[in-house]
Amino acid sequence: MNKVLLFNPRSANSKHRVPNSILQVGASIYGKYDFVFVDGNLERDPWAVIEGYLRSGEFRYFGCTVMPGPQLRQAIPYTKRVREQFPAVVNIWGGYFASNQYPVVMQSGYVDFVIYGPGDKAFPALLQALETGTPYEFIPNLIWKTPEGDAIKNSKEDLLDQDALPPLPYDLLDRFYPLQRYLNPTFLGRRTLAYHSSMGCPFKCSFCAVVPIYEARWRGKSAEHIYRDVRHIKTKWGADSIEFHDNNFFVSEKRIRAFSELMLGENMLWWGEGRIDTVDQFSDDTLALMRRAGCRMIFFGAETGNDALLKQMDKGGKQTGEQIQRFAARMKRFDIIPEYSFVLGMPADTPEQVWAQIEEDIDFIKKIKTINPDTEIIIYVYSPVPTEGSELYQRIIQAGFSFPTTLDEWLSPQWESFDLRRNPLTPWLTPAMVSRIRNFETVLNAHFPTVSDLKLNPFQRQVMRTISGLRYRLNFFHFPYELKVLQKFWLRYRQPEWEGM
Ligand code: B12
Repeated sequence: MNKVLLFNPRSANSKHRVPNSILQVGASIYGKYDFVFVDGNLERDPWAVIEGYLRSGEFRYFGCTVMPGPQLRQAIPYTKRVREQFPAVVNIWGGYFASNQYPVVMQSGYVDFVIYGPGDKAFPALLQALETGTPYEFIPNLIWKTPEGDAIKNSKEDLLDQDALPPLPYDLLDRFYPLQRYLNPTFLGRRTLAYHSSMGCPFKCSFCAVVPIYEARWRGKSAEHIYRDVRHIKTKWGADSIEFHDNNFFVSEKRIRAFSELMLGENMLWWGEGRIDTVDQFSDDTLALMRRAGCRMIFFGAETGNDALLKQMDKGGKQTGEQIQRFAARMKRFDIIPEYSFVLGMPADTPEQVWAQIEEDIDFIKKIKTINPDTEIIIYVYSPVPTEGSELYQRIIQAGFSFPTTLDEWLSPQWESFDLRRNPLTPWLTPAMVSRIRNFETVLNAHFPTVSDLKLNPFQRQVMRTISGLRYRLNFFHFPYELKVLQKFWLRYRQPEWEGM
């Protein structure tokens, strides 16, 4: 039987996390195929390891998970090299970049198949077809190429019952990379586990990369199932806290209640991502229970305080600026820190309107900080994703935006920054606008050092706060060099673009 190599290209430059994508893909073929994990985050020279395996001649499949940004730096050249040096090996990509940007991926000439969306059934089905020489042309969630070179995207499969999926092979991963290496300090604890408990999201926000793949579908593991995995990793490897990496962990109040009840005696802190309008519907009793069960912070896409723009972003039509403010106060009552992310630099008809919106968003963020100073603010510059069919996407295409047309172009520094949501490459934003947003962020972070700035002592916090006070009050953000110098020496601000979340 031919073997499979599952590769997780290097992503963040610091904290390491359980590579859940290849772990779950591995689960889908566990017991059916021999496979190995190679984690680019934990190898000094991942290519040497990959080459070593492939040279044995036992491997026929190179499976690579690919999200946009830094992972491309290994995914693209390594896959190319596999094709050049080991032409008999079949290259299969999956993950968010592969799924959303499949035309350019398939055109590259060195990726043979893309699994878009969940690979739990599609991947073993593809391997079986290739091993037995039977047709793969009808496997749901598969993208393949005709002999003429046209990429064909098959139908989407319904989301599977997540509890019925095979167990995640943590013990096997541990044989390749001791699991403790994946449990790292965060503000939640000393050994934080990254866990993923659901697929998709029930909403259709027009700026979000999850939408083209899941189209408002969501399915989650049961509370009991999550709890069982968490207990296993706690008892076997000593995890003391959890980051839930779901797109939307808090979809179901019932599931969250059940999970919180199970967690009551565990003394573990946890964090997850949710929606303001959904969690605002949770009862006071549930929020209090979550806090007792260890929930310390929730990440929310606040996006903007402007109701018309929220509507254009398709935030489900329910979230409003008024609610975002009220909810920040509500979270304070329950002592759960809201982590609000904002998307600045959305397109508008004229440059004046783009400027006005940026200033309105800055004022709104300051208002939130007055209501609940503990609120953590994450600022993104809008980076389009191909949510075809949405009004927003039409608008940006009309404004002259287009994605790269080759994979190599995605490797250019500008496009990497684009993925990191720092340099948007969007025609309606001028460098002065981007600077205004970034400088505001610098001043804001200095004025409100947050709980996750683990490295700051109280004296340093006070100094940063005082020095940035005047700038903050007067909205004077130009050239904040003094703050940057201090930051360089004292702080390593948690940069979600680099650290993840
Ligand atoms: C964990 C995570 C990270 C980790 C990476 C950990 C690692 N792998 O080493 C970190 C924190 C480093 C990270 C970084 C970034 N991330 Co990230 N990340 C995620 C997150 C939250 C979870 C990914 C995950 O583990 N999912 C769990 C697995 C089980 O699901 P899955 O990946 O979809 O895998 C299934 C299928 O896709 C498929 N599949 C996946 N891979 C493969 C491979 C093969 C061979 C096959 C057959 C199938 C297959 O099968 C799997 C099982 O069904 C996702 C959002 C999400 N909830 O998925 C965002 C997400 C993928 N990230 C995203 C982005 C943009 C980034 C960044 C580039 C920017 C940013 N600000 O976040 C940075 C890059 C920074 C850097 N320095 O690397 C976006 C992608 C958006 C897009 N345009 O496509 C997402 C969707 C978040 C979002 N909603 O915007 N990220």
